[in-house]
Amino acid sequence: MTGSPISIDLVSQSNASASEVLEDEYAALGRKLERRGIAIDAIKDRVKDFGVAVPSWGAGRGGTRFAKFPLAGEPTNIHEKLEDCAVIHQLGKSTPGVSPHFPWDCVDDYAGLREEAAAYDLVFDAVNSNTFQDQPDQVQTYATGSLSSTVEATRQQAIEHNIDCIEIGKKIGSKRLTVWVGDGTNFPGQQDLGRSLDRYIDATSHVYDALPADWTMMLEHKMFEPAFYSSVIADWGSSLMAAQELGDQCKCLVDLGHHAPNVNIEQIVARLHRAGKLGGFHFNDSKYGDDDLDSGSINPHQLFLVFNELIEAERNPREGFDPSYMIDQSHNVTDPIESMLSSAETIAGCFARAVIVDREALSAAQNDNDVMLAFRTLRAAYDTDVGPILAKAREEQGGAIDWLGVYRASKYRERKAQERKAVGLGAGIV
Ligand code: AOS
Ligand code: ZN
Ligand code: ZN
Repeated sequence: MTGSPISIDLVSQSNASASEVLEDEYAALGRKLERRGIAIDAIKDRVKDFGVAVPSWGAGRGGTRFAKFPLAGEPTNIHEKLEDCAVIHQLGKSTPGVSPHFPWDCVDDYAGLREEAAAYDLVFDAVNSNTFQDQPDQVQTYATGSLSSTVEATRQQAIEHNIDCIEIGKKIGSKRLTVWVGDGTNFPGQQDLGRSLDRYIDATSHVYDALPADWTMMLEHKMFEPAFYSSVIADWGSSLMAAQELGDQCKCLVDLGHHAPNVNIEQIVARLHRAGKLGGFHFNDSKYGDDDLDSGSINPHQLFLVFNELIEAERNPREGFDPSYMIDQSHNVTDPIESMLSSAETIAGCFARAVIVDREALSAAQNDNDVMLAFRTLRAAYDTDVGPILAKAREEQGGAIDWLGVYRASKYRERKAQERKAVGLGAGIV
């Protein structure tokens, strides 16, 4: 095993040929920002400290309920997924964390898995439980619900699985558990809408009781799918209610794709922060529903506005404000490594643009009700091409200025296509 799956020489050669142009562009942007009273190196340092975790499941090709089109050389187990995540972090330098999903990523030796990740310069971020699918050896079915099931033995099984995830998480160095359930109904009248939430909160409280003192549990809401009439934790209101009842270590996780079209997600972010319950994010993009398209590929402005709220929140922190950032995308038609490198760059770019918002000017314009000046203050930051800052941050940390060029020149995927088992056809996990 090597800490650098891509040849270091290849990265340095590519950087050597790209660095002159980058210096020039960085200097020009630096002068421009200086005229606005912003020191470019300070922004670059913030970008260097910024990290977004990648999902282990995102390393494989995603699919829909219609089909999955496998990619030659895609990973077939957590070890191969880690290797791909190492490529993403080696070239992009902004994705040090990997978020695993159980039982998909189950192994016999978790201490060994942690070491394996560390050798790649990776750590494990939030562990995700899975009570939205039945597993071959499972006694109770989740067909009609898990933590909110009407069947006590099913709720108990879901509780135990979540506690198992916490136990695994302790071994791999995680400090967060993300709980997303597909529980809900497909027909009006199928279940009592109030009692199902009561059962969910009661069952989830037993998981909460098993949390170590320094852990956070994050509840992920989703409007619909797999349930198409009602979902138990459908929105941030239900999520907030549950998190408030469960206790201080329970917070809400916002997956950008889990809302009705046109919902003002940045306002949800501000509201959750106000309640001290903003726990984390699953970044992705969508046009219609939970499309799980690449972050910022459809609506980068929304992503920027979310980060704008996060920077505001950072300036006005509530107790325990430490949101976790994660990508949650399904890469159906691209090489997942390329998609996650591209997404991580887009996410870090929105973060950087939010950092350069002139906060004093913005708040003065807001207080004066100078609508156009407030809007143009935000827009000035959004319109800034922060590409040179991101590239320079990568270069200084040993990543690749031109990550796509280096990745393709490395022929990594072609090599893996020779080494790895082929993945079968079939409907994919979304
Ligand atoms: C499902 O829609 C959610 O986004 C969850 O985060 C889920 O655990 C993940 O997408 C893996 O399927
Ligand atoms: Zn998600
Ligand atoms: Zn989702």
